[in-house]
Amino acid sequence: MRKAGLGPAHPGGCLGHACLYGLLPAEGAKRRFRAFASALRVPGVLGTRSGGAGSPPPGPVPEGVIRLYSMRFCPFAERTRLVLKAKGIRHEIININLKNKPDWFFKKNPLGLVPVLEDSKGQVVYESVITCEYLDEVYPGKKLWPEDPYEKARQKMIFEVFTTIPPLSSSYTRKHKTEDCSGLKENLRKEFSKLEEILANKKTTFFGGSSVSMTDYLIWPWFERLEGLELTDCLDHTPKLKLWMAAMKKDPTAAALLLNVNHQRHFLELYLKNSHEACDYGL
Ligand SMILES: N[C@@H](CCC(=O)N[C@@H](CS)C(=O)NCC(=O)O)C(=O)O
Repeated sequence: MRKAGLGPAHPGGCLGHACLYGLLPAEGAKRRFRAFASALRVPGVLGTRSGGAGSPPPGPVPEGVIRLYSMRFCPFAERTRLVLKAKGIRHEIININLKNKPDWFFKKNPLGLVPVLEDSKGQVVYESVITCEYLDEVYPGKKLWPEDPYEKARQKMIFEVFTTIPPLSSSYTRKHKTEDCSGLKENLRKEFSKLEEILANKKTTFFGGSSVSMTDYLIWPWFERLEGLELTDCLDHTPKLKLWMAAMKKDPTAAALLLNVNHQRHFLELYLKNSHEACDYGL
């Protein structure tokens, strides 16, 4: 059953005007879209430039839509985008310039982090795992967490095993151009072995079973980024994890949001230099 709070769910997926990344080839269409976005006081949506310091705060969220404050290269925000897409939830996206944040963004999330969800009643939800669980509970359609409490607990325990990976990957990202990261790579290999063992014991393609579920979407963004970080050799000893990655690339939702490896690399270069242009790389 849907809970009170967010506007009505729409099976149609993201808003035509808001979720346009890579879908507007014609300049005329781009101009029309920009005019529309600015009429809505949307400072930046997926595929358009992010809202930075000094940008006007966005207007209220339209009825029947949920808004995501995001950043195009953020793996945490990608979790929420995957769930929005997998469940076909009508949404709009406002990108935030994380290297030059607008003051108003801290009113949405005092931590100043994306992702953040906001509904037409002004209700706000932040922290990626919480946003994903919230969307799964509130919106109808395919349930991404299992309904069965024990199955759900088992999936969450698998997810806990994964949670050592983002901090390792983040340290590697910051240091690999300037420091010896062989120790970090070794630690990553050990963590990947734990996930390999889980898949081997479960004897299923995905972490939740025979089809994609919440755990897969929560962990996928970090595996998707391994190639851009030149870390795929850390998977040499984990054949089942590699098969899982191949299966994820074929999942229509994950495939639709697949990151461009070159864009990821250029973004990281700029991000590590604290460039205000980092979040808008490639636009
Ligand atoms: N625990 C948070 C982490 C989110 C996070 O670290 N997001 C990054 C972008 S990938 C961010 O907003 N960084 C801005 C900053 O550090 O100031 C979550 O799961 O949502």
